[in-house]
Amino acid sequence: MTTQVPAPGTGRPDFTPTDDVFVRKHLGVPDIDVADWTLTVEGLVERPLRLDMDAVLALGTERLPAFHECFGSPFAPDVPTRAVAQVEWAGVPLAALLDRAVPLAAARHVWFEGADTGSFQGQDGLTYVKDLPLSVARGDVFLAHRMNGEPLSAEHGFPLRAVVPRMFGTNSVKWLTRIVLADRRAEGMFTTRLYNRVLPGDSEPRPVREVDVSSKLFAPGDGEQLRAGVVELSGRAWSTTEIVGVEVSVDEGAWEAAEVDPPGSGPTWQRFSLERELTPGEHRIRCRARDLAGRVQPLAGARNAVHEVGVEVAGG
Ligand SMILES: Nc1nc2c(c(=O)[nH]1)N[C@H]1C(S)=C(S)[C@@H](COP(=O)(O)O)O[C@H]1N2
Ligand SMILES: [Mo]
Repeated sequence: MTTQVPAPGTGRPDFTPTDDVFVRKHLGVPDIDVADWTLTVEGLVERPLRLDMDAVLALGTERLPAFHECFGSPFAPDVPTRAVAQVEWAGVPLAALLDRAVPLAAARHVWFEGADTGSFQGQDGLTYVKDLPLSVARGDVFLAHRMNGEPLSAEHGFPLRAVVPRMFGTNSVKWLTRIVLADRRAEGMFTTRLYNRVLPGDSEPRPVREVDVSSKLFAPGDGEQLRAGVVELSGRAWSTTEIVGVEVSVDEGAWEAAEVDPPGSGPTWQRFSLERELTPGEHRIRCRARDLAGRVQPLAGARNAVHEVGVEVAGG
């Protein structure tokens, strides 16, 4: 994967070019004319709102650099997909809208609804809805209308989407048109039926929300051909909290500590790198991250299992 300037080590976040950011859609991409688009805030609020794009822009524009990760298939919750990017969002915190709408005391959950409709898993007439506890939504949810300095593209959620930092992408509802304050969870295909999983040590499934601790080798890439000598092995690591260590192992050898950039001030990934001599032949390179909460990537059998690439080093 290529990344944009600034170069690593400057302490500023690097961003994935928009064309390289993965796209996920369960019901298709709706065709939205921004002149007809509105966002409503309704349900258990003192003052229901209906905003057009000018009204959203009038709330001011903030920037949010953040990593963005897809959970993967809800039918294969243990299979790694490694779809991850980092972008600079621009928009407004949800709290600015909630301050105007004023949630009633009975409001406990926030539902986010997209304009995409269709069928999924043989069920017709679905809309893409996700929900979060009000306290979480108020603190974390950001409403973005720009990605990497440009208006959102149709496939990334034009004209407005939710972004939930440090949570899996499935929570970041695109083509946002309706926000509902409620006293209960939103029952549905993408909330209570799919996107739930049983975490290690738990007996009950819970909604797919906070990301796992994870890391990915960016260079060298899988299958790359290299010359023998000292090679820089580098990638990115991310979690719900700070990454405190990344280790790299070559060919089942000892885990060696990589250098890890300090965390940024927001929900950004951290770069890691290790210089290592590689001899001619085929090699397997693996990385695993550890976070401040003590979580470590498992070796296998989980969606955040250690990442491995294979390289071929030319004979000398
Ligand atoms: N309205 C709507 N929002 C959605 C989805 C969707 O299908 N419809 N897919 C979700 C999933 S699973 C992910 S990973 C992210 C992907 O965002 P991106 O396509 O902009 O990368 O959008 C989320 N938001
Ligand atoms: Mo996803």
